[in-house]
Amino acid sequence: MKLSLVISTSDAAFDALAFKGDLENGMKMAKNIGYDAVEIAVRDPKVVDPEKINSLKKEIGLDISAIGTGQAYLAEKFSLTSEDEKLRSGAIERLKEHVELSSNIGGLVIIGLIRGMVGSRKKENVVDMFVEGVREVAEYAKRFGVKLVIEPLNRYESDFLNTADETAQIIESISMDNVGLLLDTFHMNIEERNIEGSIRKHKDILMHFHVADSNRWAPGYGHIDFRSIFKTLFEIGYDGYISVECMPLPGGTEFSSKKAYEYLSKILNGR
Ligand SMILES: [Mn+2]
Repeated sequence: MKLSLVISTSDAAFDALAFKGDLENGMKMAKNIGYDAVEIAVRDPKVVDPEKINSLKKEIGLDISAIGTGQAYLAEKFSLTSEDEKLRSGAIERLKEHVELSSNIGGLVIIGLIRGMVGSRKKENVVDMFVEGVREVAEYAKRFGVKLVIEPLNRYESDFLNTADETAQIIESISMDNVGLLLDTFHMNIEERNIEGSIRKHKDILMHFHVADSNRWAPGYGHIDFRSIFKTLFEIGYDGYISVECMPLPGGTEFSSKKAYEYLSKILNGR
């Protein structure tokens, strides 16, 4: 299992140079700490230059573990379940662009907030819309050998796909081998009856793993039992990334990223 760090980048639409600057600084910081890869959020792949990212990857010596897509929802309201047909087809088109970016620079494409919200609608209808949208993107992704991962989010951040079971059921109904599950210890701590049990139950579709402690601080600063969780990941033969996605606490981005790395690598090395 390799360690990855989610790094923050500014909105590329308004400031492509800042994005590149943030990316370069974030990648260098991650590399200096010891991480194997970074995970990046890309609102609009059209304004990102994959060749520049590839040259940074090569120069710094880091991989891209995953590409987050939630900014397209937060900033532009694109969602796979939008009632507005333009926003719904826009989300599908946008995710296809994320797929193309991924085929250039590597990394799984994350389906998180871009799922949208059920709101006052009938949940089954929204889920059907979601499944249809993901399937279209996944079929496109298959041609590029790109994988999509769907992330259960806790009830305070989304009103559907909150648990591993609910999300796994949808992944099974989509039934494509390039669509898998992304589990996140912060969300699991809120929603799962038993974190290790859920990991074990869904081991066959688990493709990516986010870690933050119970308070979303760096692992080691809350009360999640990472020793037990990592033991379970070892036992199921998980070979994907463990990607640190926490608030910059304690002590800011660099300090918390370093503390997270030290804490997690100690556990991974069995000390
Ligand atoms: Mn996450």
